[in-house]
Amino acid sequence: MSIDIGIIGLAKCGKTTIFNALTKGKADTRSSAPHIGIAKVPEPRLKVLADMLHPQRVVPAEMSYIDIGASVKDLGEDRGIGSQILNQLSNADALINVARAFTDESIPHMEGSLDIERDITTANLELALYDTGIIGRRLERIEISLKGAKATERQGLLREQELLTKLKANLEKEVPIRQLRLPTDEARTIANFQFLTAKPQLIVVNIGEEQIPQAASLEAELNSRYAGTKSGIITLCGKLEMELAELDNEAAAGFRAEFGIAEPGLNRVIKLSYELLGLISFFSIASDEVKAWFIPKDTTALKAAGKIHSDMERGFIRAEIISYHDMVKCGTLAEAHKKGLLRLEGKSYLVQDGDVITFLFNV
Ligand SMILES: Nc1nc2c(ncn2[C@@H]2O[C@H](COP(=O)(O)OP(=O)(O)OP(=O)(O)O)[C@@H](O)[C@H]2O)c(=O)[nH]1
Ligand SMILES: [Mg+2]
Repeated sequence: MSIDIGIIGLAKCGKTTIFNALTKGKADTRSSAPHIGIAKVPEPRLKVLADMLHPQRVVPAEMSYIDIGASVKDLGEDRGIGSQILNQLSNADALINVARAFTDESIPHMEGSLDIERDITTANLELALYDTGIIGRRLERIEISLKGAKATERQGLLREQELLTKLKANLEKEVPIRQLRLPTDEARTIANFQFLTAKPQLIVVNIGEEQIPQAASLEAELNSRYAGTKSGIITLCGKLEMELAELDNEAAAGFRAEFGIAEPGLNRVIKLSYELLGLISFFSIASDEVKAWFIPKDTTALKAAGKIHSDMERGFIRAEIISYHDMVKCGTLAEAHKKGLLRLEGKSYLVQDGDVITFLFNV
């Protein structure tokens, strides 16, 4: 299972620019075509492990990004966003909502003027309208089904009707589903609808280079308004990040220092998006390979093995685990053995962020 993130926003807000920055892609920003690409997730701990263990292959975790290639205002209309991209967006695990903050007279703002908060609201209204449409159609079907329903089916239908009516009422008050903290059974009932407002959302405020000195204060100000349940906000200079993504790491770091950017913006975007998703990282070591993986918090060792290969889950025997910090302290696996820091854990062990794992399995 890969992690997919949809990039949405109004026209010309910088979606493709940010997509290119994230995926080190070369998609043409002059065309409004949709794009799908993979980002290798920056993970400093993976490099440290690689330097210690000298494996032949070092494989970072990946995330896939979908640039919808249209204004989010076209969501409801067939002509705007093709059904294939709409499907991908519905399948996405989280959304990045890009809001334009950069000024450039040669690129007219589609809404007539620059207004970050209005654009964020507009995009969210579009998502809400889209979800409301799905709910409306389902409620109509439920009405029809209820007419001929047996007593046993009635109960389930009535419960679903009540839940969907509650969601609809919230959406009409501009409360997105992601903010509702639904109990697990309700969340499960609606999972199949793939509601867009239920997805964790990271707002990326796309600033111009000249705004970089104010980036942190702007971010803090917007944070108090927009950060909340399953949502976060960040400022990023998309254009600069896209250009830096084309350079090698050393040259990029040099430019960042010049601009006073402490941490690469992209690392922050990726880190925040996986925090919003409630993901943690673990590292697998096997046959001369060290790999980084994402899993949801509270995943068992058995399921973590399954993420790597279904055979590993089926034939799971146990997992040999050391925390990242212990591994760094020991320097080598042999030393870790000697110090007794390698633990043997069973199927139900809950994998912790930073665990370095060798799975023992039998097929
Ligand atoms: N000056 C400046 N221009 C930018 C910045 N970010 C993006 N642009 C430019 O704005 C234009 C639109 O950017 P895109 O990334 O194509 O925006 P988009 O949202 O993908 O646009 P559509 O797909 O056409 O809706 C491009 O010409 C970019 O080069 C920025 O931070 N500063
Ligand atoms: Mg584009």
